[in-house]
Amino acid sequence: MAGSIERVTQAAVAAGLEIEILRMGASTRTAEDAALQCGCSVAQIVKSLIFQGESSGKLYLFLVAGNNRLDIGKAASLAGEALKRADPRHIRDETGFAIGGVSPIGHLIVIPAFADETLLGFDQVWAAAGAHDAVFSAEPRALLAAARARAADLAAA
Ligand code: 5CA
Repeated sequence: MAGSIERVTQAAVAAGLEIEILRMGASTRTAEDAALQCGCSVAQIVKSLIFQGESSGKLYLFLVAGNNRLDIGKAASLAGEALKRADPRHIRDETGFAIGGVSPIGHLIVIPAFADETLLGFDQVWAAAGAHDAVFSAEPRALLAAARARAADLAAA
Protein backbone atom coordinates (compact mmCIF):
# COMPACT_ATOMS: atom_id res chain seq x y z
CA MET A 1 0.00 0.00 0.00
CA ALA A 2 1.50 3.33 -1.07
CA GLY A 3 2.78 5.38 1.82
CA SER A 4 2.41 2.71 4.48
CA ILE A 5 6.14 2.24 5.04
CA GLU A 6 6.58 6.01 5.21
CA ARG A 7 3.81 6.13 7.81
CA VAL A 8 5.77 3.70 9.99
CA THR A 9 8.90 5.83 9.63
CA GLN A 10 6.97 8.98 10.58
CA ALA A 11 5.33 7.33 13.58
CA ALA A 12 8.72 6.13 14.81
CA VAL A 13 10.23 9.60 14.45
CA ALA A 14 7.24 11.15 16.24
CA ALA A 15 7.67 8.68 19.12
CA GLY A 16 11.43 9.12 19.33
CA LEU A 17 12.00 5.51 18.32
CA GLU A 18 15.08 5.05 16.15
CA ILE A 19 14.42 2.37 13.57
CA GLU A 20 15.77 1.22 10.27
CA ILE A 21 13.18 -0.37 8.03
CA LEU A 22 14.58 -3.28 6.06
CA ARG A 23 13.05 -4.55 2.80
CA MET A 24 13.96 -8.22 2.86
CA GLY A 25 13.13 -8.95 -0.78
CA ALA A 26 11.31 -12.07 0.40
CA SER A 27 8.10 -12.65 2.32
CA THR A 28 7.89 -11.64 5.95
CA ARG A 29 4.08 -12.11 5.92
CA THR A 30 4.02 -14.64 8.73
CA ALA A 31 5.99 -14.83 11.97
CA GLU A 32 7.81 -17.90 10.66
CA ASP A 33 8.75 -16.17 7.39
CA ALA A 34 9.86 -13.07 9.27
CA ALA A 35 12.01 -15.06 11.72
CA LEU A 36 13.73 -16.81 8.84
CA GLN A 37 14.48 -13.51 7.10
CA CYS A 38 15.56 -11.71 10.29
CA GLY A 39 17.66 -14.60 11.60
CA CYS A 40 15.90 -14.46 14.96
CA SER A 41 13.66 -16.80 16.91
CA VAL A 42 9.92 -16.88 16.13
CA ALA A 43 9.36 -15.71 19.73
CA GLN A 44 11.12 -12.42 18.87
CA ILE A 45 8.67 -11.64 16.05
CA VAL A 46 5.89 -9.26 17.04
CA LYS A 47 2.56 -10.24 15.48
CA SER A 48 0.23 -7.23 15.17
CA LEU A 49 -3.25 -8.70 15.45
CA ILE A 50 -6.33 -6.54 15.00
CA PHE A 51 -9.59 -7.53 16.68
CA GLN A 52 -12.93 -5.78 16.76
CA GLY A 53 -15.31 -5.19 19.66
CA GLU A 54 -18.54 -7.14 19.26
CA SER A 55 -20.62 -4.39 20.79
CA SER A 56 -18.71 -1.18 20.02
CA GLY A 57 -17.22 -2.11 16.64
CA LYS A 58 -13.98 -0.52 17.88
CA LEU A 59 -10.65 -1.98 16.81
CA TYR A 60 -8.02 -3.22 19.25
CA LEU A 61 -4.39 -4.09 18.57
CA PHE A 62 -2.71 -7.03 20.27
CA LEU A 63 1.05 -7.37 19.91
CA VAL A 64 1.73 -11.06 20.36
CA ALA A 65 5.03 -12.97 20.35
CA GLY A 66 5.34 -15.10 17.22
CA ASN A 67 5.41 -18.35 19.20
CA ASN A 68 2.27 -17.51 21.19
CA ARG A 69 -1.42 -17.59 20.39
CA LEU A 70 -3.67 -14.80 21.61
CA ASP A 71 -6.05 -15.98 24.33
CA ILE A 72 -9.30 -14.42 23.16
CA GLY A 73 -10.77 -14.51 26.68
CA LYS A 74 -7.81 -12.62 28.14
CA ALA A 75 -7.94 -10.21 25.20
CA ALA A 76 -11.66 -9.56 25.77
CA SER A 77 -11.02 -8.88 29.47
CA LEU A 78 -8.39 -6.29 28.55
CA ALA A 79 -10.64 -4.67 25.94
CA GLY A 80 -13.68 -4.78 28.23
CA GLU A 81 -15.90 -6.37 25.61
CA ALA A 82 -16.25 -9.54 23.54
CA LEU A 83 -14.02 -9.58 20.47
CA LYS A 84 -14.06 -11.01 16.99
CA ARG A 85 -11.37 -11.14 14.33
CA ALA A 86 -11.54 -7.98 12.23
CA ASP A 87 -12.24 -8.26 8.52
CA PRO A 88 -9.07 -7.78 6.36
CA ARG A 89 -10.64 -4.97 4.34
CA HIS A 90 -11.73 -3.16 7.48
CA ILE A 91 -8.20 -3.59 8.88
CA ARG A 92 -6.74 -2.09 5.71
CA ASP A 93 -9.17 0.84 5.68
CA GLU A 94 -8.68 1.72 9.36
CA THR A 95 -5.00 0.97 9.88
CA GLY A 96 -3.71 1.67 6.37
CA PHE A 97 -1.93 -1.69 6.40
CA ALA A 98 -2.73 -4.94 4.61
CA ILE A 99 -2.67 -8.26 6.50
CA GLY A 100 0.91 -9.53 6.60
CA GLY A 101 2.30 -6.01 6.87
CA VAL A 102 0.30 -4.58 9.78
CA SER A 103 2.76 -2.63 11.91
CA PRO A 104 2.54 -1.94 15.66
CA ILE A 105 2.86 1.78 14.88
CA GLY A 106 1.67 4.25 12.24
CA HIS A 107 -2.02 3.38 11.96
CA LEU A 108 -4.40 5.85 10.31
CA ILE A 109 -6.46 5.95 13.51
CA VAL A 110 -5.54 5.60 17.17
CA ILE A 111 -6.16 2.00 18.25
CA PRO A 112 -6.00 0.85 21.90
CA ALA A 113 -3.08 -1.56 22.14
CA PHE A 114 -1.95 -4.36 24.44
CA ALA A 115 1.28 -6.34 24.25
CA ASP A 116 2.36 -9.85 25.17
CA GLU A 117 4.58 -9.44 28.23
CA THR A 118 6.87 -12.26 27.04
CA LEU A 119 8.23 -9.83 24.43
CA LEU A 120 9.89 -7.93 27.28
CA GLY A 121 12.25 -10.86 27.88
CA PHE A 122 14.27 -10.09 24.76
CA ASP A 123 16.91 -7.45 24.02
CA GLN A 124 15.49 -7.00 20.55
CA VAL A 125 12.25 -7.88 18.75
CA TRP A 126 11.19 -7.53 15.13
CA ALA A 127 7.91 -6.21 13.76
CA ALA A 128 6.23 -5.57 10.44
CA ALA A 129 6.81 -2.18 8.84
CA GLY A 130 3.81 -1.74 6.57
CA ALA A 131 4.52 -4.19 3.77
CA HIS A 132 4.78 -7.96 3.39
CA ASP A 133 8.56 -7.85 3.09
CA ALA A 134 9.33 -4.93 5.41
CA VAL A 135 10.47 -5.22 9.03
CA PHE A 136 12.24 -3.25 11.71
CA SER A 137 13.88 -4.19 14.97
CA ALA A 138 13.51 -2.42 18.29
CA GLU A 139 14.13 -2.81 21.98
CA PRO A 140 10.77 -4.15 23.23
CA ARG A 141 10.08 -1.56 25.93
CA ALA A 142 10.77 1.25 23.47
CA LEU A 143 8.52 -0.39 20.89
CA LEU A 144 5.68 -0.81 23.39
CA ALA A 145 6.04 2.82 24.41
CA ALA A 146 5.93 3.97 20.78
CA ALA A 147 2.84 1.81 20.18
CA ARG A 148 1.31 3.03 23.47
CA ALA A 149 0.77 -0.65 24.24
CA ARG A 150 0.22 -1.94 27.75
CA ALA A 151 2.12 -5.13 28.60
CA ALA A 152 -0.18 -7.91 29.76
CA ASP A 153 -0.61 -11.66 30.06
CA LEU A 154 -2.48 -12.37 26.84
CA ALA A 155 -1.01 -15.62 25.54
CA ALA A 156 -3.01 -18.85 25.44
CA ALA A 157 -1.66 -21.52 27.79
N1 5CA B 1 4.77 -9.57 8.89
C1 5CA B 1 4.41 -10.63 9.80
C2 5CA B 1 5.36 -10.76 10.96
S1 5CA B 1 5.95 -9.28 11.63
C3 5CA B 1 3.01 -10.40 10.25
O1 5CA B 1 2.38 -9.42 9.88
N2 5CA B 1 2.52 -11.34 11.05
S2 5CA B 1 1.12 -11.18 11.75
O2 5CA B 1 0.94 -12.37 12.53
O3 5CA B 1 0.99 -9.95 12.45
O4 5CA B 1 0.08 -11.09 10.59
C4 5CA B 1 -0.48 -12.20 10.07
C5 5CA B 1 -1.70 -12.39 10.91
O5 5CA B 1 -2.80 -11.87 10.22
C6 5CA B 1 -2.02 -13.83 11.20
O6 5CA B 1 -1.39 -14.27 12.37
C7 5CA B 1 -3.50 -13.79 11.39
O7 5CA B 1 -3.88 -13.65 12.73
C8 5CA B 1 -3.92 -12.53 10.66
N3 5CA B 1 -4.75 -12.91 9.54
C9 5CA B 1 -4.42 -13.70 8.51
N4 5CA B 1 -5.47 -13.85 7.69
C10 5CA B 1 -6.48 -13.12 8.21
C11 5CA B 1 -7.81 -12.86 7.83
N5 5CA B 1 -8.33 -13.40 6.72
N6 5CA B 1 -8.55 -12.05 8.61
C12 5CA B 1 -8.03 -11.47 9.69
N7 5CA B 1 -6.79 -11.70 10.11
C13 5CA B 1 -6.02 -12.51 9.38
